[in-house]
Amino acid sequence: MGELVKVYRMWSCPLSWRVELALKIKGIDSEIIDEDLKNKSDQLIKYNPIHKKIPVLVHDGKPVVESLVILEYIDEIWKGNALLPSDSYERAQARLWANFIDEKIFPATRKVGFSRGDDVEKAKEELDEVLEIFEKGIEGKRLFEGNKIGYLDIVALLVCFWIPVMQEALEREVLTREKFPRIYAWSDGLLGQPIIKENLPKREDFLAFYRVHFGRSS
Ligand SMILES: N[C@@H](CCC(=O)N[C@@H](CS)C(=O)NCC(=O)O)C(=O)O
Repeated sequence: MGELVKVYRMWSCPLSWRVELALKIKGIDSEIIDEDLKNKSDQLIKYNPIHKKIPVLVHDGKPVVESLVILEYIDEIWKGNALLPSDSYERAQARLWANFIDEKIFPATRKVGFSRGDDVEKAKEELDEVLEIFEKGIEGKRLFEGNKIGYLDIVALLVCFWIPVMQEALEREVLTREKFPRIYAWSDGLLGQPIIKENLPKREDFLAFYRVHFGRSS
């Protein structure tokens, strides 16, 4: 029996890519519904009354919200091509760093984007600080190894793909190759994968979108 899977998303939302990529990796077809966040659909409000945010996965009529929760749900429901590590300790570590990305790195990056005047340098320092913790934290970790994309790889696209584009659009650079070689080594391996290249937005489109978003288009 075919299962109906829907994803409410926005093409430029890095949290939506997580869900779409996880479904691709699992080989699950889905209906994609693009949301306009300035005019949220009744369906989105109905399916995510708590946060009213994307992404939302709807599986057989039931909504699942919060991108990290959705990834775990997808991994539990469709067993092939496991996303989370099978070892309990490694699984705990993957969840810890995913949480760090969402709780620390994501807000610090947004702050760099939305700060003005004297606050810009302070915001950049804060982002630098959390990226340093991440760079040290991933030392010796089994991350993307050129053969299998897992849960933390998917979550880390926010660092590996979204931040480099954001900082270029903003003309505010914090994540440099020189200072963060481990993050870039991870990023180079990951972004070279066909499934990533085929399913992420094109870098130029994304860059143009964020330039307009931050008022920096020429
Ligand atoms: N913690 C949530 C965050 C979701 C989120 O912030 N989504 C943004 C788009 S990337 C959104 O829907 N924003 C609309 C709003 O805040 O009203 C997750 O991981 O799913």
